[in-house]
Amino acid sequence: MRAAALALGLCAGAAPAADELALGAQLADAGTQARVPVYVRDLPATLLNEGDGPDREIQSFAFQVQFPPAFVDAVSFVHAGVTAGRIAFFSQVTPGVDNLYVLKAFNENSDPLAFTLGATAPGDLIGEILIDIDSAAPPGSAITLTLQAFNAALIDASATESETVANGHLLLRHATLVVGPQQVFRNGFE
Ligand SMILES: [Ca+2]
Ligand SMILES: [Ca+2]
Repeated sequence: MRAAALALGLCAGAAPAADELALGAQLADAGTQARVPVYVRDLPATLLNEGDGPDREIQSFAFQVQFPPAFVDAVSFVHAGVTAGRIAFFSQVTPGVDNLYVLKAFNENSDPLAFTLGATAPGDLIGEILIDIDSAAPPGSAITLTLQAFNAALIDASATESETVANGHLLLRHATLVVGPQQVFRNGFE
């Protein structure tokens, strides 16, 4: 019986359905502030799904993005998309020289997050990472943005259920911020 269950698991690929946390690739000039979109793609049949009801939907998220510090002056995070106009009852945004940690939790009654179940990639926008690119960054520089697997999570309202890379219910999609050509005379008056 145990062998049969194991065989069935292996036949099914043994991989549970996973939601996705994704960063969007961007091109921005040196000396400007890039806005890197962060998306959540809520796919059906995972632990948390839009429409499953109270405490069965994504109401909180955490992630840490790692980057080479050479050409990054500052990082921060702002609400956008499904979190626009929503107040997080708990919010932690911790910038480091080579990383940014974000944890946001929203009350399901006062600030419900409306995801699109089964959305096409990359999913729904949940916010933007603001990155100040150093003015000395050479055009063509690639700033890799890597989501850390160990602390990324999509969480329900009461924080009893979470989707993580470790439990197989979360897939991470990294991105690269490319530094574009500097346009010194952009306005014609500089
Ligand atoms: Ca889901
Ligand atoms: Ca919802």
